[in-house]
Amino acid sequence: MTDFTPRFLKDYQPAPYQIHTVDLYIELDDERTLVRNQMQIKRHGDADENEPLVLDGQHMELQGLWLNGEALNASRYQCDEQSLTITHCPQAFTLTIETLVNPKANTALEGIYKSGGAFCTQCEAEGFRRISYFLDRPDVMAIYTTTIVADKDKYPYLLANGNCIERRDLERGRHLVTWHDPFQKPCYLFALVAGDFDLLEDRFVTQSGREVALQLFVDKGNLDKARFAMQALQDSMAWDERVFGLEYDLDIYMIVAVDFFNMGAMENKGLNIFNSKFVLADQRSATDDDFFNVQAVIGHEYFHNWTGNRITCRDWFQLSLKEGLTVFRDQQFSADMHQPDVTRISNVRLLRAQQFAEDAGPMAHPIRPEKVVEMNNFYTLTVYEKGAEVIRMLHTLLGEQGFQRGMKEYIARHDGQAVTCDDFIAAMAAANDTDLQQFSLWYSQVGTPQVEATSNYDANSGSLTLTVEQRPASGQQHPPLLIPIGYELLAQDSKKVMHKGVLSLTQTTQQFTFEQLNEQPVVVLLTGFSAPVKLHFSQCEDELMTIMVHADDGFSRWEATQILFRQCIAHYYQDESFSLADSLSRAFADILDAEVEPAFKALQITLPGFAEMTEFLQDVEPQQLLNALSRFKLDLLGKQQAKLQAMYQACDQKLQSGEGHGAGYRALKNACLEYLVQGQSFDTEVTAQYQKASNMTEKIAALQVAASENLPCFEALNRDFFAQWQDDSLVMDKWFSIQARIEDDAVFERLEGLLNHPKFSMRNPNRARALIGSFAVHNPKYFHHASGRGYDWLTDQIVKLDAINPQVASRLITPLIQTQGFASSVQETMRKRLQRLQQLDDISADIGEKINAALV
Ligand code: 0A1
Ligand code: ZN
Repeated sequence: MTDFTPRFLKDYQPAPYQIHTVDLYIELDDERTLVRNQMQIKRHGDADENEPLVLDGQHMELQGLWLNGEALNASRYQCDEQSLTITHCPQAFTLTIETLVNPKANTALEGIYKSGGAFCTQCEAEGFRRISYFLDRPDVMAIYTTTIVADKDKYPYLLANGNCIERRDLERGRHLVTWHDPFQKPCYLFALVAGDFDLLEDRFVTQSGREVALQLFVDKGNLDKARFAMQALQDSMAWDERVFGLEYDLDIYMIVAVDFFNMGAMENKGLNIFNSKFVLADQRSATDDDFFNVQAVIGHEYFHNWTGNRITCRDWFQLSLKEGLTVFRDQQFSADMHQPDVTRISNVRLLRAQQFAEDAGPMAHPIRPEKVVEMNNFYTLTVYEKGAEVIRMLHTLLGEQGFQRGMKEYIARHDGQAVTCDDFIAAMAAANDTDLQQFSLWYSQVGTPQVEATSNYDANSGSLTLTVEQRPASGQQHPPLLIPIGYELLAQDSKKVMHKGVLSLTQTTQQFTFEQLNEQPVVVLLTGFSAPVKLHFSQCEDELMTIMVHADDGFSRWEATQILFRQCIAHYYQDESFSLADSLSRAFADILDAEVEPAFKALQITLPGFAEMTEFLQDVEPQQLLNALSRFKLDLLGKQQAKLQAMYQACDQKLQSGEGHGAGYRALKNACLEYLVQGQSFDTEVTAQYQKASNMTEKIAALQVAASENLPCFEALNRDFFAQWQDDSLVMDKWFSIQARIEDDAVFERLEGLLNHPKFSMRNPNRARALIGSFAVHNPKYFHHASGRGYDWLTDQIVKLDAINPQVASRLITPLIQTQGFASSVQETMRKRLQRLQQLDDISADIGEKINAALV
């Protein structure tokens, strides 16, 4: 029976024992890997001397156990499925444990497992307990020495954390390598890799003049696809020195790319392990978004070296301590490496489309959760993305200098420790001599707060009063938060910015007054998306159009267009005979004509999607919303076809002449394409785009629209694409994803065929996500098919996947548990599938926790 017992933040207790050193000796074998773990352990000063030592451990065979070198008598210990308990421990002692694990049978991809021909590990959050019995919790920090033994031909590279201190050949073609990591770390940062790779090497000289060897290990034949990641690593290292004054601390930094990985990447000390999707990229096979993501994830894992590794979390409830902060850091890095406005808008789009839904759904939790059944379920958009928004608000309130003062204080106080979110806030407050008590409520509140604003201009006195009110998300209660609200006041005539700044909303209702304004300004609120809230501030079309063109803040210019679009889509949704108003068509023309960066324009003309719109409407009938979205797009095209076509061609010419940054023009060209393929024949152009493209961004966009619009050219292009790329695993993921998005009545038969396709494997998380995840997220028409067949299909796949890899199954179930926002009949159809899952015998804690939350 699966254990669904939750753990609570309020029950935290320090560990009664500390493990100070860990000496691992690991003999790798596909099915019988031997792990000998020798630890120096001390009882905590406050702990009772009768306190037993309870070590976590799962999926292992215990082979031997020695205390201070003597085999332990069976009466002194007890071993079950989850733990090893040792009684009558002395105050300080050496414990040696020998276990066997089976990497080949490990399909959950936690602990030691095989990816292709290589051995690798994943220990966060609680995977080390599948390698050896241990106090598997982040506040137990030790110094590790790791010896790996394996066949030398098959596994020429044997890697672990820290510096290599020994290397020699052994009998029977085996070799041995020993690594020593001089930094204390929790076991979740332990890593080991053994395999045969191509190696890309370079170096980085730190600001203090130390040389660091940089090594990137990739599957054979992929060296050229690793060069961009190497550059991204060097850029990240330089950026962290320049902006945060933080320097790397070991002599070597290794990254290994593997094809089988549950998440994006992992920041193990000195030995990051990456999903190959976030390392390998070249123009032919990767899109501009892929390049962006490679750089961001390389940065993210590198930045963890200080925010996560040098200073780690006391317990897993504090996950946002390292993740919110590190996502904020990687967002700032991306903003500096690209266009800040465009980067910020992408952050906000992700937050709104996905995190808002999570925060309104059954698994809603504070950025510092208080109750957890399966920790892997809490690597969420809330902890990561909303967590980063909370750090960003601090940055906004304290300013860059104040924020950096706080960071210095945080590091000075806590380097080498496992700490809490409160410790972080306390350091920030102390360094800035300010009180952040109210601010810290952001760590415990749930749901997206609502902010309502009204403005009142008094022409006689020349004063403008803004009345701003905050409310917790529906169904939630908490005292008022400290919400920074960025603003601009624009002059009506000159369109100049008269005032700008940040308002601190601290009360439920508050008024802000601006004096000496000789005209009524246009008010821009929530500039830069200064807080993760839903703002209600009604503005007329004219005001929005002014903001769209004249606001200083890029986010607000984009947001003004999005508000217009959302309002219009809502009309289409509510009224089947609604058609486009001339004013909106003109506004759209103005956007197309404006002199702005192409990447920015691409975002401006991209319509809010299905997920985002469900956030803004109530009781959504999915097919009706899809219908509204497509009618709106078709009407915009109908009015502005000539302009869109001209823009498409202009981008194409810019690209051919190699002028400017290609990525911006490609984004804009593809955004135009999305319109142009609606309704009328654009078959020839799509085929031409596909055939001419020398980069994946344009090629895949052509194939994608051909699929989603069922263009006659699709079959031929699809076959061509498959023939060309069938041996490239990352591109095959793209291909599977596209197949799942085809919108026609044959979809369910096609999906069955794809599950049995020779290139499909449930065991590869990227592949499972490409097919199953894409269908559920990107094919709303059939996922939300009124018959419920889409929900059935997802449910069937979840059942199969849960038996193989619960973590991945649990991520893919998200679209089925987020029933809120839909009409009650739709919710009912979805819940029936969840009930079916709930009744199954052996479901994992991962999906069990979610289903139980959804069905209360
Ligand atoms: N700490 C990693 C995320 C991560 C979490 C869990 C994993 O496996 C269960 C893997 C990676 C990061 O933030 O990048
Ligand atoms: Zn992270």
